[in-house]
Amino acid sequence: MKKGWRAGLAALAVMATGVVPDGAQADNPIIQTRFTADPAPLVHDGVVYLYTGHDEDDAEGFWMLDWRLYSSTDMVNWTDRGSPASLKTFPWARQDNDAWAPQVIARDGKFYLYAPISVAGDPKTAIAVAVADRPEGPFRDVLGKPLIAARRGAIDPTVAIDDDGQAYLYWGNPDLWYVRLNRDMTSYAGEITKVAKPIDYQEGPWFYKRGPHYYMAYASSCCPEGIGYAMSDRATGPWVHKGPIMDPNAASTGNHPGIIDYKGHSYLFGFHYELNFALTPIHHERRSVTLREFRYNPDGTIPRLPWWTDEGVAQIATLDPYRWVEAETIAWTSRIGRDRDRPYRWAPGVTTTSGADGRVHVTRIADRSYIKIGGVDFGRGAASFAASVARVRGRPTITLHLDRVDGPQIGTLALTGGDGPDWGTQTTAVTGANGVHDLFLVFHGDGGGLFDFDRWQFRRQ
Ligand code: FUB
Repeated sequence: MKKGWRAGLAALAVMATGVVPDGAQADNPIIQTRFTADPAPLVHDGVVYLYTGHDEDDAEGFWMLDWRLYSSTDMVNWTDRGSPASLKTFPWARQDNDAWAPQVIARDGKFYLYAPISVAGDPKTAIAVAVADRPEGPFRDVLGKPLIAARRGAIDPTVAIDDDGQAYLYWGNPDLWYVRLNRDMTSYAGEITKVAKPIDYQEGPWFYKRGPHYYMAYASSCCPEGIGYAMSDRATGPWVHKGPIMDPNAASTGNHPGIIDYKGHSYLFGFHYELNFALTPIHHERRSVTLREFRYNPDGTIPRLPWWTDEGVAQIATLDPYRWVEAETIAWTSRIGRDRDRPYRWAPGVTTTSGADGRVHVTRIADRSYIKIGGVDFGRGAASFAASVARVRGRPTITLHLDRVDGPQIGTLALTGGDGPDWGTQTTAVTGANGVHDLFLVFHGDGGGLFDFDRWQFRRQ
């Protein structure tokens, strides 16, 4: 990243364009603190809310109990927003598995989550709906029963609202069905309709409209699954296959697209299994959400994209360190390390969790673990760093580095205080932080569980 006068020029360029010059990249997978799957991004009020499925750490086959939420305004730093819904949201559903691929849509000031679940005692899946007042939930069951009753192939709901206000819910494996939702978004009118599925369609439909075109992206071919798509000039099809977006990869089995436009850029989300294979040669359903930027062709078709690479997408806005930043805002964390022989390995790291008050914070911080925050704009210079911490054990420190985990050190915060649960702010002076840099918060101390970390903030010179 930039230094000295270059940093000044870089900062000016950011102010003028809002773009990070030579900026930070999101590394794939974009979430390292948990296994995540089935990405369902929602752009709302200038923020990308990324709803995901959640593979349990020791899952072998599918073992999914809740849904997770992350948010970003720059596509590189993702803030863990906790679990907006879980199987407990639907007490009538089977409680020990099957929180599969969700999608959330906003309408009339409310947020509607559609998700596949299983009904106790029925081998077929169903689709549930829940409502919330805010994107981060909590979502509430509205019907006390499924929206789409248990039936063959009722998984992977995808929802969009047409220009005339009509909402459509599509879903299905191995076939593709839809219904017209009523304005309340929690009931439907008319028949459940099966459409002629596009070539190679498997599951995981992602339905949306862009300009005059309707799109149906989906997990294609099997197995492994790639990503394919079809287009139509009507919300109900017919769907014309347009080709693969991404070819399958032998290192993967599943896939699941989520596509958005955000701040003038177009993005494809999916998932891969690299973190699983970093730990074991055995295939488990332990997946990790991935991200790639692309440009539509002038005729609205989508180019064929290569498999997910380590380098995901460029950062599109800098992060302001002079407001409180949630500690669980992470571009990369050392829970997953890299070395020469293997792309990934488990490393000392950090974990995110929700406290009794529902607030997410960073916990189980290990010695020599770190959090990377991409593209932080220090402007003309920072004078001090403050961290809100609790449960401080021993005398841990946070060292602050620019650009690399062992890059220039701009300050050290030596934490004091006891291991009580109340959050307290501790501060240290910093020097040498100006312009735009990746920031590394590196943690030191004896063992693991050094302290809990809620948020941090710099102050200007
Ligand atoms: O995550 C469980 C299932 O795997 C999803 O519902 C499918 O789309 C596939 O990704």
